[in-house]
Amino acid sequence: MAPTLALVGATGAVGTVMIDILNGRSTWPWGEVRLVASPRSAGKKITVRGQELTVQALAPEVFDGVDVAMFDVPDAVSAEWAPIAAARGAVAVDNSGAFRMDDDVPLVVPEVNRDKIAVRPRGIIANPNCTTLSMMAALGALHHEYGLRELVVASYQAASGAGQDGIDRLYAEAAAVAGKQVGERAGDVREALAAAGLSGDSPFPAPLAFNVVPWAGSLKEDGWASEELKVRNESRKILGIPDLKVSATCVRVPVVTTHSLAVHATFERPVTVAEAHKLFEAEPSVVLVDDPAAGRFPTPADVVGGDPTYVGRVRQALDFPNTLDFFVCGDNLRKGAALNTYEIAEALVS
Ligand code: 2RA
Repeated sequence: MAPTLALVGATGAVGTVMIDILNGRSTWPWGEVRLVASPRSAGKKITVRGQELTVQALAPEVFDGVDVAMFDVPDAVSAEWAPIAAARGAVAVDNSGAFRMDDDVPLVVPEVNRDKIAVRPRGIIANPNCTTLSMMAALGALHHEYGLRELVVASYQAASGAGQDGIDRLYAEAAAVAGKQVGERAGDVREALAAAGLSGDSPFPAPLAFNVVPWAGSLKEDGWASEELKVRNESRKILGIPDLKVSATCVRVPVVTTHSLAVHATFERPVTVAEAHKLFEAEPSVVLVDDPAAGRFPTPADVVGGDPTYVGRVRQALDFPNTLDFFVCGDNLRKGAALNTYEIAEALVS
């Protein structure tokens, strides 16, 4: 019998992208699909592959008979419900941060460490944070060939990483400053936002329209942001390099969807730009766009809505041996969240 798939968080921002992904798959290994959400959204109708499904309220019984349950919900909901799904016989594929760094939960990017899905003592598999994920397909391909030793990254993260509130806020701020020479000093966005009643109550700690904000997540020890530590810890775990040297600076930019990263990666063995190009071209989930003379490189505006990781600006570092610099863009709601979760689910039954 074809396996049963459940989607928990079917009506949220990532859940909605997941429905889009389910509807667009060219192959379909599943039988029944169950859509699950909070009691508030129960009863809603959503069409999946031509069939109108009714969203069910989250309860232990919804997992009975489910083979794979994908969770696109906040950490606290996953922490409570993924173990319940696993206890009822499903493999829980969780897109929250609740289990990512647990030793007995694999953290999986199928292109990089697909073999890890087989060992899941708690019946839970974790999906990485979207910032880490956006560079993993490209970095994993290089690591397998040349052995990654050190990683320095700066992120350029989209507003949608902060959920629907982040998207709404960026649009509201953009509307408040659109077409104006804002502020007494050119670029003084705060004045225009104050005039529009947008001084407080933002998911971001500073204006995002016409600005960049060097902050994502919560404050951790010694001034690090949680997002920066996630990039470090998750990269180490996914690539299987526990002592990988990593330094990350995470920055929010006024982009609606698609995270970008500037990557500076040092390898055990020498690697040329031509060799890196060849590897990227051979990786099915990576698209190489690297012709700066023709003005061709990845940007979020070109990448949004796409599944692959886009890579460009590949350069040999001038002053660092065995080191490449490159730029990656990935849709943070697709490969960065829903798509990778779905690919893990599909790998489980294929
Ligand atoms: C962000 N990476 O962009 C986070 C979302 N998981 O804020």
